[in-house]
Amino acid sequence: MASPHQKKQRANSKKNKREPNAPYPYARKEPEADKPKRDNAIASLLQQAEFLKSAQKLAQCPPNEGLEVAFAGRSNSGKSSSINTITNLRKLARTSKTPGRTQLINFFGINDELRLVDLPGYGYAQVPEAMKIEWQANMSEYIERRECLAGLILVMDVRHPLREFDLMMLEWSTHFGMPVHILLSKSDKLKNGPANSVLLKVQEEVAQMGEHITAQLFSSLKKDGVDAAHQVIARWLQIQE
Ligand SMILES: Nc1nc2c(ncn2[C@@H]2O[C@H](COP(=O)(O)OP(=O)(O)O)[C@@H](O)[C@H]2O)c(=O)[nH]1
Ligand SMILES: [Mg+2]
Repeated sequence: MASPHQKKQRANSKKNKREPNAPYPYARKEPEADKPKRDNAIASLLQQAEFLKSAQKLAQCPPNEGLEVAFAGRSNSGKSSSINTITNLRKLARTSKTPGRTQLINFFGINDELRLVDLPGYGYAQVPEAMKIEWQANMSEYIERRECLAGLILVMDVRHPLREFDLMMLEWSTHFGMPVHILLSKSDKLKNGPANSVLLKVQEEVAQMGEHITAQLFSSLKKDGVDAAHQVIARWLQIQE
């Protein structure tokens, strides 16, 4: 039988063995250029986002200039968390465990030209009908009239995709030719297999509405899908490499 000392030696020699596929220590490091530089540019740019102002209606929005990307989603879909994750700013958009009632459009300035927008959402029975109607008027007007709006990020809980709210946003976007990128959020709540089948199903359904709608899985908890979301936002905000 091996003595404790021999066992330790064996363990050590195993530890020092090179993993079969590991690069040799003297191998040239992978060039940094392999990672898209744009990712870093967009990540550091988005991290500069600061609260700019809140608007109750279109007339109160900042001037219709430059470019902006708006985030929409039902209450509790994980929209505020997604904004915080994508900007890597933990407190930019408030997140809460209780669904918010706020119906304000919140603007975050990245620089003088670029903005992120947190659109009000609903999805709870408590929301009065009159408020829903006002919301619908505001949202469709915002998508129709806001020329600086480059694209819409639509956040949906991966466990409850394509609800009434989402279909309405997709319908207006299709109508006004607005590109939409869907984040199937809280993907950590499902195993990989089921999460991917939701993604495929959603992609199939939205493909019928037009080519302007894309989708991906996203988790603020695990920080999954951040690079993919960054690439879409960089394209919309015309951020160069
Ligand atoms: N497990 C998990 N929970 C999340 C994730 N994103 C948000 N949540 C939770 O979902 C709830 C609603 O999130 P919030 O961002 O406030 O949603 P909003 O109402 O759409 O802005 C909060 O309790 C969050 O902590 C995620 O990626 N994974
Ligand atoms: Mg929120």
